[in-house]
Amino acid sequence: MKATARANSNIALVKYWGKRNSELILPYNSSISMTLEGLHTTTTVEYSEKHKGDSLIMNGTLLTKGPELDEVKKFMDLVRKKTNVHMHAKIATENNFPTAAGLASSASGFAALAFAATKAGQREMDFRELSILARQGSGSASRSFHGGFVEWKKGSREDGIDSFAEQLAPASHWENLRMIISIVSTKAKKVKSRAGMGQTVATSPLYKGWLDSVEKDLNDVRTAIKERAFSLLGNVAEMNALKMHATMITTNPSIIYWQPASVAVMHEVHHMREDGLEGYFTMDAGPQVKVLCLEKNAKQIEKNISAIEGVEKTIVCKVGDKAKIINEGLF
Ligand code: 2P0
Repeated sequence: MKATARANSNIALVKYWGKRNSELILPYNSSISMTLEGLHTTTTVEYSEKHKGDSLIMNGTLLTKGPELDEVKKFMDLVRKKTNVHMHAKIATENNFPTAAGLASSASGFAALAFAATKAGQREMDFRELSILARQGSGSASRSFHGGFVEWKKGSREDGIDSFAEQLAPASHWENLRMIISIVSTKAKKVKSRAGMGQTVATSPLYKGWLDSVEKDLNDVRTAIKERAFSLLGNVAEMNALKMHATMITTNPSIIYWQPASVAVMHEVHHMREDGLEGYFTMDAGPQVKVLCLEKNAKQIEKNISAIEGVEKTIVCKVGDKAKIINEGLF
């Protein structure tokens, strides 16, 4: 009773920000993401009578306490309910990118865990069921099963069974689109997105403005993806990220994820655009800046961003593929 899954990370073009139900993780607004090629989590789950509790090895280190272990145990209790497998599990998980620094490790993490844990429990689920399950570990994980462009529909039901992700277009739909990740800090952030989101809903006077304008952003991004309209996609995604950050900055206490190098990258993206090198930035609950561009400009944009003081590393990603069960386990 052992299985291994791999799921790619995803970056939202229209962000998920705010929960209407924090137990089931139901969002106030729908969100749309791009699955990223090459930034993934691999997770192996093994159930056995010999395991006396759930154990978690994360990036090679056995965790004996802490919030990650607690969240995973809570999630495994939910999986056990769904699979009717009542054994404990040994879990090993590895990210090939920095954890908890705004690169959505919880998205690929809970997607890979949900996939491996249900497969190991011999309860095969389709991507809709997996999306609903993984959502209850971390909202953005609901979007990390499908490849390409994905919409997590907020749903309206209290029980959350209509709040899951669907594919808008596969990766092959837009082969020359790129997302350049610029890493300006690999330190774990001080305020986790979960706390930041709650605080925003409770205290930001701008949160209403976020909700009032998000449906238009969703419509524009759906159209931009369908028509491969790059300028529309970039403009709306950049503005959507800025609106989300405006709500965070105006919470009490204020949450500012931006580092000096983050701001420098944002300015550089604007300068390049004025000079005809078209790119658009987006940012999540962390200091990294991600730049959307077309393949023909990716090398030059990456070079210009890499030259900025404080930018430690850049990674150019294509649109990624769906989550998979793989044969090579971590143990
Ligand atoms: C997103 N973020 O759409 C947004 C934009 C961060 C900023 O989803 O509380 O780790 O586990 O549901 O999914 C990150 O939040 O939060 C996130 P929980 P999650 O990608």
